[in-house]
Amino acid sequence: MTRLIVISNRVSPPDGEGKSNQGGLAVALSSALRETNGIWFGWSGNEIDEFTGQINLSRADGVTTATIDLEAQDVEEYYNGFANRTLWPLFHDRTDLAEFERGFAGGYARVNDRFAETLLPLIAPDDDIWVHDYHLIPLGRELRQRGVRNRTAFFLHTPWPVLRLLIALPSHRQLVETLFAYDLIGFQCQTWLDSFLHYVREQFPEAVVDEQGTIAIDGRQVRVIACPIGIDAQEFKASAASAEAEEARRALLGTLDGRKLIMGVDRLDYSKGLEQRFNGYERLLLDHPDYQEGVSLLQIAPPSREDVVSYQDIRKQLEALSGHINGEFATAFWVPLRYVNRGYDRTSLAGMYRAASVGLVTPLRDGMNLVAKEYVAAQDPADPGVLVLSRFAGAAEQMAAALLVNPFSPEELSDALGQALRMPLEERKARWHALMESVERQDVRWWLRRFLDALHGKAIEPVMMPAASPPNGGDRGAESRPAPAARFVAQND
Ligand code: ADQ
Repeated sequence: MTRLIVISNRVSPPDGEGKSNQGGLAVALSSALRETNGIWFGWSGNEIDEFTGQINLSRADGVTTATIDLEAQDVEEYYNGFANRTLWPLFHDRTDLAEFERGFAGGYARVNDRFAETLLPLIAPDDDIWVHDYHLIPLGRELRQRGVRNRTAFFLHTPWPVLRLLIALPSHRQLVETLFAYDLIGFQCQTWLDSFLHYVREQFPEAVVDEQGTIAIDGRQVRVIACPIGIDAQEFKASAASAEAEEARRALLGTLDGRKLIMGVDRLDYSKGLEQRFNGYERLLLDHPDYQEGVSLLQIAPPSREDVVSYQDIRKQLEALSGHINGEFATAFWVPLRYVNRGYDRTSLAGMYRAASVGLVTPLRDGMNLVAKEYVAAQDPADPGVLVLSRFAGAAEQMAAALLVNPFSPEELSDALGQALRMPLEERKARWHALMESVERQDVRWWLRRFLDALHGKAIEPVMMPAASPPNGGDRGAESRPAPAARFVAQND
């Protein structure tokens, strides 16, 4: 098998103490790296006074990692700057939050150049090179300019924005042009792929895009695919049924006094729609007082990117909003909303998902969203909960059997919550079976195989779109009226 070199902003190797805290992506990449005796290259997370290009090699659980330290200015301009204050908001439709500073763009170019320069001596002629995410878009071109002829691919974990938003970036054409250095570009879903192709057709009229999804430009052929990332469904399912998860489930249920639990789990990020989610929940309690004292919302949201002001702002807003909702509705015996700013180990999380009657996953924009898939994988087949999912998450393309909602509308959220809370067991089971089928079939190993097959020029099946109407002919959340009634490491950070 061809040796694989994975490059991402941060590396997430096995810790050598079992893999329970590694997410599915890290597990799948680690296993491919182990099998091919490959290397995972990235930033160590450390800052040094002056960049040296020194590589720190280490090996854990059969996986070799190679990391470099960056200067404080690199971190400020590349990571906190261009990656997280320019591209991240722009790629999540938040042009209002995107900051366009030449210093950021310069730092981004410099760090990509440093990555390329340092990585170069590690590359052997037959290696497959796989670059991940928006931090490293120009890396492929940097490598090509240094003579690298290897098969080289890029996978974008975030959405690809629509043309009219992307052109707000002063250097949009130059940035996209660098992508043509790759042999393969993967997107999370068809919608992001379509946006990308629309941009290419409009901005590069000389490009020829064929029906198989190959772009011919500048004498190069670039294959583009939709390749939805999955989770390690078997492992997550087993972990949700373990004694440790059961303990977490019982402990959580024990605090609820028989009330139904609605649960959300997200990195604290404005793209996750937490403010709108809280507003939707408030609307449920206002419009349907019968649910007061009958439900509880648990929102787990560990802080991320705390050096970026917009993240400090969203944290303050959510603190105020959760205080407002609890102030408005709480009684001496009931707290309507538990807002928790910390992470949990994956097994406890699996148990908690299983305790929840409703998984509330309502990002305003999300490349995929793995929490939606984890929630489904964690359910008890005999009594599964209901997934309420944003139409604007990449996951919605594969998960049409969820209650799909517009997260900007408090009424739709409230309606969907009501529908989920009163859904009969038969309909819950039918929807869950349809969801679980795709979560299990299109898991993280399927994703990895599909991507590497495409890189090797093999034909790949289209991602099967589940039937548009949910099982049982059930109605959609948006359209129905409710009856009264340890340790966390963000992988792609
Ligand atoms: P993220 O934006 O980080 O990833 P997501 O897909 O939701 O989003 O993955 C988050 C992961 O972190 C999940 O595995 C989840 O269980 C875990 N997690 C979140 N909160 C946690 C907590 N409090 N404790 C423990 N674990 C927690 C980016 C893109 C996504 C895309 C992924 C993978 O933004 O759209 O799905 O990459 O490609």
